Amino acid sequence: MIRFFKRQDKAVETNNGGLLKKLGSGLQKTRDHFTSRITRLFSTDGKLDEDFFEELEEILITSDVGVAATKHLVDRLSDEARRQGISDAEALMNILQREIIDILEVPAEDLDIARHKPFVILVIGINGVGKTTNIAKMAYMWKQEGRNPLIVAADTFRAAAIEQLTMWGERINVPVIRQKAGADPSAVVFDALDAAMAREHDVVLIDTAGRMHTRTNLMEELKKVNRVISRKIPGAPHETFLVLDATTGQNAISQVRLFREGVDITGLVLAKMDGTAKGGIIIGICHEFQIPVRFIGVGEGLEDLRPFDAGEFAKALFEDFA
Ligand SMILES: Nc1nc2c(ncn2[C@@H]2O[C@H](COP(=O)(O)OP(=O)(O)O)[C@@H](O)[C@H]2O)c(=O)[nH]1
Ligand SMILES: [Mg+2]
Repeated sequence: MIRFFKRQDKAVETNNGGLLKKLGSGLQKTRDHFTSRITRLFSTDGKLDEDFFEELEEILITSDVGVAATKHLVDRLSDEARRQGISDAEALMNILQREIIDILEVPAEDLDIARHKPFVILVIGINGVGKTTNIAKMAYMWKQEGRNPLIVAADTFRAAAIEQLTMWGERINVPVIRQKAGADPSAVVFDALDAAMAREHDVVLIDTAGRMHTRTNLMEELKKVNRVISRKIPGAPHETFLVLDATTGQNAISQVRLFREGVDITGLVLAKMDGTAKGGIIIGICHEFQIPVRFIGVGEGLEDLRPFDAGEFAKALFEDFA
């Protein structure tokens, strides 16, 4: 199994109960819908007949797991049941959990920001998904670990967006590189990377605009920002995170497709997992795109960001921490 975030594992060790509880409560809505129905289905002493698999399919689909991943899971389960001669539902529950973890564990290198200095992360996504908030959470997390982050306000489209980022920066005591609203995002990024190198920042988080009514312009703008970054620092950006709002369900899938046309997405941040009963979306996304989920957002506060760990996530999903 590939583990992400060794540093974070330490945090889990020292405060295991607390953080897992938090993750568990962040996933409460998903659990109420998905897990409780699954548990009920799997604990009935009914046979593993067509009805059983039909109901399983329905639960998965209505949890936003998506058609392809649902089909994959149902097929795997009925195959395993046949192969192992399993006839009662309860015995299949572990297999379902394992199959879900299998899907969620997209192979990827550790996200180790010490690999480059500065480690440059471009953060993209449509308006309102949670880019700015989750940039603040990431910067806060790294700051807590003794790193020296820099935030870049390259969403120059609205003055309010720059203000919002500046306020977060003040709150967590992380510098924010900004220019006036309407400035060229590439120019902001250009200056910011100079500053990052001069002041020896470890990690640079670049916030970008996400207005969708000018889709082509947005992609062109992102491509230009990318060019500026890689010209300034060869090999950068080291990560491009697409932020998705988990509450938008299947729409999140279309957003991955859309942004993939313009940029090379290396990781996903799934925000607002606390606000949806359809957390199954994460399964569908991993199955379809094979892009690793790096973080999940489970609230609006600074601490409400969890490095994504498939095993831990499945545990929080299937076990009751109440
Ligand atoms: N409940 C919840 N709200 C979130 C989360 N992440 C962001 N938000 C909220 O979503 C709204 C939009 O976030 P923002 O960061 O401004 O999105 P942006 O337009 O992509 O930069 C704000 O009200 C945030 O507080 C999350 O993980 N959970
Ligand atoms: Mg924003």
